[in-house]
Amino acid sequence: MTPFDSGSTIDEILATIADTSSDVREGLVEDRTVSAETNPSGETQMAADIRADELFEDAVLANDDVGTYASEERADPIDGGDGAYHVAMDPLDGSSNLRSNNAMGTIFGVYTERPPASGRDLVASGFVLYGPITTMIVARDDEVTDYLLEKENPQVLAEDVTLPDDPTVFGFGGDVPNWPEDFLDFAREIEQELKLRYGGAMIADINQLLTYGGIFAYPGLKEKPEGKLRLQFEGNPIAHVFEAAGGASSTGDGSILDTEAESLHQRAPMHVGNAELIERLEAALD
Ligand code: P6P
Repeated sequence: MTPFDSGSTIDEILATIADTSSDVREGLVEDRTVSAETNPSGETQMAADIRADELFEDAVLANDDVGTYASEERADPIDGGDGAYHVAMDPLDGSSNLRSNNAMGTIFGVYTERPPASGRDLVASGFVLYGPITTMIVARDDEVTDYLLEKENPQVLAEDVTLPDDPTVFGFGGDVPNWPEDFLDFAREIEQELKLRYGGAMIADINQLLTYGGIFAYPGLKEKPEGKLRLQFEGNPIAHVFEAAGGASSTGDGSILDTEAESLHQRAPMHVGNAELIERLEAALD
């Protein structure tokens, strides 16, 4: 039995994302140029960002049960009809790593409400990692599964993926001088206990936590208290994965999934990892 062949709409969406990601990966070789465009968050787009976004939009909206396709690369959701599911994506997260040939990823969230939606409206989420091999993590029904996307059909690598009890790595984004004092104090504690692993593309930085345990953060900054990462396309889907994997998420003040959805490209501080570390973080940011 190949994965995603139950005939359910969620399986169809997951199969579409898995299948389209192989086209995205193939295109990375050609699309390394910087485009003249910027995304709604004001970030310069790579040609690969634009191509990945167009590939996923076409593929996802071909499903009549998908009502909208929303993307970090587009100002507004693209309407596809009256489908009950709404797919929000960061089509190519970490594309600045393309020039340096570091890992990148695709992030997705399947919501039951049109974004901007609550993280509690997610019925599936996950990410594709374009690493040495291409894999896909999916969280649904409170369980996380890891798939290999290198063959004709996705293959299950691991079911019921959970964070290991003993954390070993950490990765904190943003500029250290711009970290608030309370986060800086917390970071100084953590760096005495865990090994630094930060590569500048969140998907690679958080995927390793599912193997080694630890914590990832892109905190609120002195000059940008909301931080950098987008709630609909990054914070909610990744929080959904980590909470399904027995870990925790936090904006610094409770689960990311409980953050009020105000606008499509709103940012929120993002911390995910082992629950004990997230508890310590929240105590430190009080
Ligand atoms: P910085 C990539 O652009 C991204 O959105 C995330 O994948 C990553 O965690 C973060 O930004 C890196 O930001 O400021 O460390 O370059």
